[in-house]
Amino acid sequence: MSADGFTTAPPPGAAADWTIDQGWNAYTAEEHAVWNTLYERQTALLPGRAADPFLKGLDALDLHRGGIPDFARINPELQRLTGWQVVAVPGLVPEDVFFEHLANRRFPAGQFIRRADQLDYLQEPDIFHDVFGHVPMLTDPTFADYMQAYGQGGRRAAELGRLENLARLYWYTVEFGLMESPQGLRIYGAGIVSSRTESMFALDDPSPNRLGFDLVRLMRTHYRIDDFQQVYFVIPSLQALLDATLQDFGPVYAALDAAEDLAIETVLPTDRVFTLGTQAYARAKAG
Ligand code: HBI
Ligand code: FE
Repeated sequence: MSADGFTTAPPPGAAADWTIDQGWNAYTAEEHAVWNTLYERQTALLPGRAADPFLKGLDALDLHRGGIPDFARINPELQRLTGWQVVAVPGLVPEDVFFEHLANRRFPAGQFIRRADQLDYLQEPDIFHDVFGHVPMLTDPTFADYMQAYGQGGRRAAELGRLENLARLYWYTVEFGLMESPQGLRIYGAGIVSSRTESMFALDDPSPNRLGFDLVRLMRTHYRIDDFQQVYFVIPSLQALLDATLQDFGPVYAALDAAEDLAIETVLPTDRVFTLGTQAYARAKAG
């Protein structure tokens, strides 16, 4: 146990809660240029694809101004809007540290940025994935409440041995979530909006299933971290997502005890199917 009661001691130079100084002045011109390349590519692509709250968040935090954002500059506005702030961390932090930050409206963002030769994929979330992908949605009050509720749920999930199920909830909403809009499906998941290829794939490609959000069903569903998603879950609204998370999870965990996990490619007869992916369609035709 570390001083703060976290299970894992932080790396050298980081505080007990794994935070470090962002060191904004130390970013090089090359690092700012990588951010600008990624930013310009994504903002050219996302209108008509990203959900309105995401696009509004880019404006609210004035992320158009160019260069890697200085947390000291964007935090006052973010805190005014929803009480959230971004804190710098060296990279992925242990689950209990992560939940503790979210439960206190602190989003831990990787301090480093990918190299110019890693534009299209990297293993660990960098500052572009975290700040461009996750932070704009935190300017939306409903989503901001959801992320805090998720963090608060994390501690209980850990006690109940349900971390994998909760990680699926994060994966299929915060990272790869789609939502309905009057103009059609829109993206709010950070893992999609921060990826050029997946921003196109998630809405346009015929191969993945796109299914209606159902909390227990989603928490039964495996996911893969190394490729495009084979299933996306669609929420009717951010309010519906928040409502699903504010309920008592006791019955949710009881339902998970009584049900088997589901393979990624599964389509249930009870699923609301927005699009049946080509693999599933071929299986259905084969009978
Ligand atoms: N740490 N910095 C950081 N960012 C994440 O998104 C993150 C993490 N640790 C754990 C984690 N995500 C996932 O396991 C979530 O499902 C909790
Ligand atoms: Fe992420």
